Amino acid sequence: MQRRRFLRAVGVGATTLAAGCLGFQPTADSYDVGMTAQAFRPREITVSVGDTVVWKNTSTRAHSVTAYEAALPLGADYFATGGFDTEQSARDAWDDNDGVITNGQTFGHRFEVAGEFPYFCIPHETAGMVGTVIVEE
Ligand SMILES: [Cu+2]
Repeated sequence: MQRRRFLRAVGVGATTLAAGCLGFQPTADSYDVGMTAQAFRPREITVSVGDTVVWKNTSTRAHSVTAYEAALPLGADYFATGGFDTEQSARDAWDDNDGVITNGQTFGHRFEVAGEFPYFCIPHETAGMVGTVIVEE
């Protein structure tokens, strides 16, 4: 609980500052969305256009951050750990252990278009490991 409050208050702002002023470098201490065994925390996050959201695998299990392609706002870039261009290629590659984010690793994506960006974790999608990034103008 303590950690979540800290992230809400400081995490996004600190990331935005780094992205705008210093050249963005994800570090172990700076992230916006963590991962438990079967969930993204927080499940929903609101940022502004131009912000970079950083996910960190704060669990010991292997996860992915994979956008629901069909749900992306018009003109938005696709995003997924592993750098895939489509949801299908990300799903297909998972069987080869591609696109995995392991314990302690981070993944960042800069959001250039406003709207809602639902995403999921490939191995835990059926367990309800999904999240949404809300990007405001
Ligand atoms: Cu997962």
